[in-house]
Amino acid sequence: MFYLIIAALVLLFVVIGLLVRAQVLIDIFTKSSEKRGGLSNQINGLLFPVFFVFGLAGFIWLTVSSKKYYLPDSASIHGVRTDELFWITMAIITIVFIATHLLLFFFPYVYQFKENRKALFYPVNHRLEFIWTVIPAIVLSLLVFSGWKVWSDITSEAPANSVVVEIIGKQFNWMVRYPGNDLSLGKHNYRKIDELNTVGIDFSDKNAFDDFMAGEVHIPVNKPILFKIRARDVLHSVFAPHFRLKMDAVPGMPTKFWFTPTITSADMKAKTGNPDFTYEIACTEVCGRGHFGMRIPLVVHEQAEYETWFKAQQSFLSKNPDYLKMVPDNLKKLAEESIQNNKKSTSVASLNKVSQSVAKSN
Ligand SMILES: [Cu+2]
Repeated sequence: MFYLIIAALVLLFVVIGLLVRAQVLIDIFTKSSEKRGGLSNQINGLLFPVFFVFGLAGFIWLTVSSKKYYLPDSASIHGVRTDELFWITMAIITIVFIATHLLLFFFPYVYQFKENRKALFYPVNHRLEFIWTVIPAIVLSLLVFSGWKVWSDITSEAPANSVVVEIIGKQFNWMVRYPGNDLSLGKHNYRKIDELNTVGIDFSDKNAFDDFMAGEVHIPVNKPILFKIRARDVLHSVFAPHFRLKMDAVPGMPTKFWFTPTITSADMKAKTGNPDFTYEIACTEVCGRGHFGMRIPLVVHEQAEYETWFKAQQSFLSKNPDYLKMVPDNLKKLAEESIQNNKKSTSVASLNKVSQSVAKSN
């Protein structure tokens, strides 16, 4: 049906075009040179506002009908400012877009060829030029300045109490490392990468002993979160659209992004009315054949919930005690202690979980 309408419209235009051409040919034989092309000028002149009205209607329809694809409210503090800036810019350029197109499409109609009317030769008007240079200059400077202000706040130094999560991209998935109970990530070294130690944790650093890997990103709500980002092979890009967060993962050049999530996953499920809603980090840098599937779920918890999850995580070393041989001799004892502590806390955490679920079921 849709294609039929398009075909009919195209045919209609072809017919109008042919009629106009026929009229022009008739004019050539019957009229003097100044009077030729009257009808074709009128039709062309009229088509301009017609195109404008159809174009504007299409523009409005598209904007309104794609509303369902817009992102939900930003789930981070800085994201609200990003959105504000976006919509202010959008409003200004929409006004300018409509105003300039109004002039562009109505002038050919209003000032079309008329017998007895002569074009005015109007070479220059300095005041007019001044106005249309200065006003856009001021508006654009304000936009650029406020954008720069927001960006420099977003990329400012992360607060010292931030929850640190390391996100590492590789073809084709995200790997996530947490610093463990000491809250500081151990060093990493690409030479240490192997089948299991996929991010190259360097066990000659004692801070690495309690580091753990996670299959999902878990973070607490209303706390500053610092993503330390790197890539193992090619360019990737960390993209968490619900938090208005995007930062490239570059091999050999660590990057970072800090933000404060404001809406828990549970609240977002209620807000969107979608019980299956999940936050996610996707890759937004075409990084190869499996790029489309490069994503990892992200969960925003209440603080207590987050701590429970955090405590239940098994450190890499306690999961893979073989790696103790990578630990230098003078730190072996410390590493073994760290494994024991981790075993204790995870077993307590899992016991708590069991008792919680028992309490719930009662
Ligand atoms: Cu990627």
